[in-house]
Amino acid sequence: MKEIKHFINGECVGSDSGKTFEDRNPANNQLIATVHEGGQVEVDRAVAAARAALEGEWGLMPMAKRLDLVNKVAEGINARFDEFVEAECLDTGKPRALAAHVDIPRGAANFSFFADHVKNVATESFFTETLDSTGAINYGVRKPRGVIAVVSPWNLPLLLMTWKVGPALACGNTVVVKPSEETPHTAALLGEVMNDVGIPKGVYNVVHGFGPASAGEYLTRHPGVDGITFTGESRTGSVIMKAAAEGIRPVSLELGGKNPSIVFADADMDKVIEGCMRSVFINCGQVCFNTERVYVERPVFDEFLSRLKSAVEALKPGLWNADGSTMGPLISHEHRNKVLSYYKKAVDQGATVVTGGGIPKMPGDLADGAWIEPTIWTGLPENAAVVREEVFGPCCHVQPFDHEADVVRMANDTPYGLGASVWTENLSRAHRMGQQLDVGMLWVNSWFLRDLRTSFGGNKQSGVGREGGVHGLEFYSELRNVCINF
Ligand code: NAD
Ligand code: 6OD
Repeated sequence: MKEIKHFINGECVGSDSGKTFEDRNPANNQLIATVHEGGQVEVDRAVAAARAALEGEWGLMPMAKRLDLVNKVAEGINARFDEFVEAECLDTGKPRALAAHVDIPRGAANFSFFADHVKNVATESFFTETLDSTGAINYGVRKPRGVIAVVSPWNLPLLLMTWKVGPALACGNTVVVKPSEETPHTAALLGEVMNDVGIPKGVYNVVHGFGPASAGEYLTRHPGVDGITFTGESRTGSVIMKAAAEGIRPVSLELGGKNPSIVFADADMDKVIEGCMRSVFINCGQVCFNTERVYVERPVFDEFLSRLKSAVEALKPGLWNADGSTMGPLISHEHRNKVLSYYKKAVDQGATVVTGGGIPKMPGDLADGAWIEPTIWTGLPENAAVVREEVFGPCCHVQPFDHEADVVRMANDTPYGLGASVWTENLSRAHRMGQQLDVGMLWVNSWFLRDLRTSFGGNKQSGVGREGGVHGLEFYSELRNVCINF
């Protein structure tokens, strides 16, 4: 049986307590690894190693050499591409095509992009007039924030973890990562890559475990941590924000969503169906900005629904490496129970189930997996549970609308504000939506089209702060003003 250990100070180490937990493949519930569970001892060691690296070789390293090493991490991931793909697919059950086109290449790009990016970011400079007329000059200097705690989720494990580790290292910080207990594999593999390419010991550390009363809580409460970057549920974000208040540590929070897609009657319906199939069902509906509410202008409502239904019924659930499989399972049985409870609430509250609503019949040992049917509902009021609350499964409610102002009101009537997509060929309307929808990211005639130079984050309960491009530097570095009096 494979054993996954912590990665502390450049070495794979087991837990002092001897405590372990199971890593199971959600496609068939088979045990794939035993994982060491970290406690206070391992977190203390990882934070101490990160501090020593910051004050030692890494902190003293010239920027050019540091960024060259960060770039080499990207090369190192790409050199072991198939291994990363397989590890991600076994942990999550997602189809190979998804891991090979999104998770792993983006995981690598998160290092190469930020290694190039930070070189080109200017700081401000002002000439200041003084009373004696000699003048002074002010200029900004960016310094690493210090030891960064990275707490990440299971839905896009390598991508979302490196989205934080890449800029953190490029800015000169050191990190302690607490990956999701569901998906420990790729964070462990990345430790091997760090050693292979020559990242100094202690720069990248990983402690496995759970959240409360485990590695996640010990790490986020640790006084040796200078900043916490977290992706996960809004409820967890609130707990982490409280932990960060002790010691006044800054947080960057990427949290949940209840994202709308708005389809106007003038949209190109082929593009709409292709786009909504991705935005609702990709990764079995487990992407933070997945669409869970679709609003369709009444003249095209019936056409949209019947075409979306046909496309959904053509999805092929199957093992990650099976030919033609286009859909994986949910991450776990526990998560499936949560999603099924929402499927039940939808029916109890009067939904029409257009398709799905249950558990599919899967062959052989796949019957033991966390499979679920992709589901579409109509007919619910806007206050129904599946229209208000984040389900994080392959499902959406489809609602007709008549007026632009009505759909903007419904789209914004949520405690979340992460992402939205709008489908229209009317340019003026697209710009109006850009002004009116209360979200951090709006896609027009697309979804999840990413440019890493742009800001990424959510409004309201969907997050605090922005990462991406220069915006991430506000979290991963401290800006110092130097004032020189002539
Ligand atoms: P989660 O909040 O349950 O867990 C995320 C991580 O936090 C895990 O590593 C977990 O072990 C850890 N954790 C849990 N409780 C903790 C605590 N008290 N202290 C410290 N650490 C703790 O989230 P999840 O179920 O892994 O991920 C799904 C959620 O993440 C969804 O709500 C989704 O919308 C959100 N998400 C948001 C984004 C974004 O960019 N906004 C991206 C991906 C996922
Ligand atoms: O693409 C990204 O950079 C990113 N952070 C994606 C987040 C997806 C959420 O599940």
